[in-house]
Amino acid sequence: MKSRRNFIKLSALGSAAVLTSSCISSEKDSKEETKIPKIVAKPIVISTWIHGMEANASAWEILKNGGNSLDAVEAGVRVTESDPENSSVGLGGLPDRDGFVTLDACIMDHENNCGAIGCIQDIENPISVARKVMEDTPHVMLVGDGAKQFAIEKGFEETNLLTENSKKAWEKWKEESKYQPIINSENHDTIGLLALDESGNLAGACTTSGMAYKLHGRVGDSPIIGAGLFVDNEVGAACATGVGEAVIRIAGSAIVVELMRNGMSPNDACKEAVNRIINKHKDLTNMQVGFIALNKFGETGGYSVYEGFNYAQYDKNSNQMIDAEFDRNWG
Ligand code: SD4
Repeated sequence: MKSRRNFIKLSALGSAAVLTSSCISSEKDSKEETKIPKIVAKPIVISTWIHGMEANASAWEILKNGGNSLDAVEAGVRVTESDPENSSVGLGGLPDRDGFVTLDACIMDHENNCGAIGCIQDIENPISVARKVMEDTPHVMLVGDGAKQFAIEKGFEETNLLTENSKKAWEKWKEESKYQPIINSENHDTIGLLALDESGNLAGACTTSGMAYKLHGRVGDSPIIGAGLFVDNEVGAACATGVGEAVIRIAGSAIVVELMRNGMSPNDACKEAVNRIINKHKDLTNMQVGFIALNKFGETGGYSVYEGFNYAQYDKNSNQMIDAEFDRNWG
């Protein structure tokens, strides 16, 4: 109760801070308010995994010039989508078991507008298609052939997303064709990116080729608003990486945001969501899931089931990798 009260005070403080300056010192004004952050850090951008460094840099170019968080998150993850060396997102993503590269993505802004694309083929930047769904249609999500048709109508070019490397990997997998789409210590790389801009507005984007060698048509958490990504401009934003089915089961990113609304720090909220996943699954073998979160004050956090999850954070001081805390070791 106490922490919830503090968060409400924090919220009032935060909006004042957002309106006046990018760096506000908020001295404790009563003994009770021990949790108040001293600084409102903005702009700031965080994103999952090492490829987040490059994505952040692209987002930062927009944020540092006073650009908005929505443009920043889109520009950021487009870099990862267009990188053929990355085998879990966009071009070069590993295919499903039938050899089709199918992509999932979603985007959300500070007014709860959102757009999503599920299981789209032959389009390099699904995040931008998701943004078009958000801005140019009354819908939130388009999938499969309809999503591709919409993208082409909007001027996106068809691209073969199966690179030589991904094709080779799939052909090698086919030698055994073991249907084991798993997220282990090597196989995970979705990018989720969250930004808070100079005006104090939050946005988020999430994009992936999903689990390698999944069933054709499978859609994970990444394009599902509330699972792979959630943004509430009053509170904060969160996104997920890892086994999508587990994230969907607990409405992962929405839960992280609600926990922050109730007074938790981003780190504690991510930890609590991970604990929920742990408690709801009897078998945690290969069940890697990680969350990152960013609140209205620019505080960040991340937590995962297993060791090895990290995220990139770009703020006024630096662009750096941060190791997330975790519940357990792989071994
Ligand atoms: C999915 N959550 O499709 C994605 C995969 C992922 O890091 O995050 N990999 O289930």
